[in-house]
Amino acid sequence: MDMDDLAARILAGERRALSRAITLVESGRADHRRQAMALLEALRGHDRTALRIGLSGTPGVGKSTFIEAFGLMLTGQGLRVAVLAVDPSSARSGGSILGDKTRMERLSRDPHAFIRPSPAQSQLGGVARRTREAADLCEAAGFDVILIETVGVGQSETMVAEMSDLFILLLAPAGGDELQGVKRGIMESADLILVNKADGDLKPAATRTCADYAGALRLLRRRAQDPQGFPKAMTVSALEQAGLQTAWAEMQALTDWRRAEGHFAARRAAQARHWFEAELREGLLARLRREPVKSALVDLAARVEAGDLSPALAAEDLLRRHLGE
Ligand SMILES: Nc1nc2c(ncn2[C@@H]2O[C@H](COP(=O)(O)OP(=O)(O)OP(=O)(O)O)[C@@H](O)[C@H]2O)c(=O)[nH]1
Ligand SMILES: [Mg+2]
Repeated sequence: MDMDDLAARILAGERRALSRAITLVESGRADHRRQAMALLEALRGHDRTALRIGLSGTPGVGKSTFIEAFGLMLTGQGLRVAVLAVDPSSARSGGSILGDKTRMERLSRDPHAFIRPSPAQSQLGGVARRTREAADLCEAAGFDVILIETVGVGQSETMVAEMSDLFILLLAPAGGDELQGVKRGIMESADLILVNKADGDLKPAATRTCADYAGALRLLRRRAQDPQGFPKAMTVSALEQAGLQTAWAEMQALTDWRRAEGHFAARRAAQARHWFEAELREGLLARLRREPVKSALVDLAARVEAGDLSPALAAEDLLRRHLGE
C-alpha cells in the first residue's frame, strides 16, 4: 500500500480511503503502525480544521439519539459530519455497532455523514491513540464537524476532553435535587451541559436539573478560555429535536470567540504536547515489558524483595544499564 497515494485519496475526500486509513491506525501490528505514521506524516500541512466536539454521558441519557438528530441538523445545513465513538465497554460487548447503527439509522445513510463505531480494544492508551489519529484523518478528509462520543465511565471522558475543541456533557433529568454524582473534574472540563429529554412529563424535571447545574457551574473557578456566560447549561430534547439549533449557536459563538482570542490554537497546541508526553510514557512502559529489560526487572525486583538492594538503587541500576540514563 502506497501511503502518499492513500493520503492523496483521503485529501480528495474518498470515504473508502478514509475507512481504510482508520483501520490502519487501529491495527496493533508493527508494520501497520509504521505505515500509519508515514500516512499521518504525508497528511501533515493541510490547512483544514474541523470542529472537534467531545460528547459524554452515562448509558441511556440519549447520546445516540442526540448525535442522530444533531448530526442530521448539521448535514441539513450542508456541513460534513464524522462520528467517532470511544466505548470502554466495547471490548466486552464486542462493540456497540449494532445499537448505534439502529439509533443512528438515518445519519448512517446520510452521504454527508461518516460514522465509525468503537473498535474492540481493551487498552485505554490504544483507544486514545486510535481515536485521536482517526480524528486527524477525518479532519484531513474535509469534515467540518467531528463528534467524539464516549460513555461517562472511568478515564475515557478525560481522554475525550483532551482531544476535543469543545466538550459537552449530556445529562438526563434528575428525580431529586442531587447533582447526579457528576465528578467535579468532568464538570470542570465541560464547555456546555445539555440536559436532554426536556419533553413531555420530563420537562419540569429537566428545567430544574438545568437550573441546578447552571448554579453549580457558576461556583466553578473562572477559566481563561471562556467568555462571559460560559460554561453554560441548557435543556434540549433529542427526541423532539428541540433546542438543538440554540445549542449549536452557543457552540459556534464559543468557538468563534476562542479562535479570535487565540485560545483555540493554544488548546490544540497544549493537547499535542499532552499526547506527546502520553506516547512517551507508553513507549517507556512498553520497553519495560520487553526483553532484555523485562528479565532484568524481574531479577532486580527479586533482589529488592529479598532485601539485598534498595528500591532506589535497583531502579537507578535498571535505568542506567538499559535505558541509557
Ligand atoms: N423522552 C426522551 N427520550 C429520549 C430522548 N433522547 C433519547 N431518549 C430515549 O432514551 C433511551 C436511550 O437513548 P440512547 O440514544 O440510546 O442513549 P445512549 O446515551 O446512546 O445510550 P447508550 O448507547 O446505552 O450509552 C431511548 O429509549 C431513547 O428513545 C429525549 O430527548 N427525550
Ligand atoms: Mg448509544
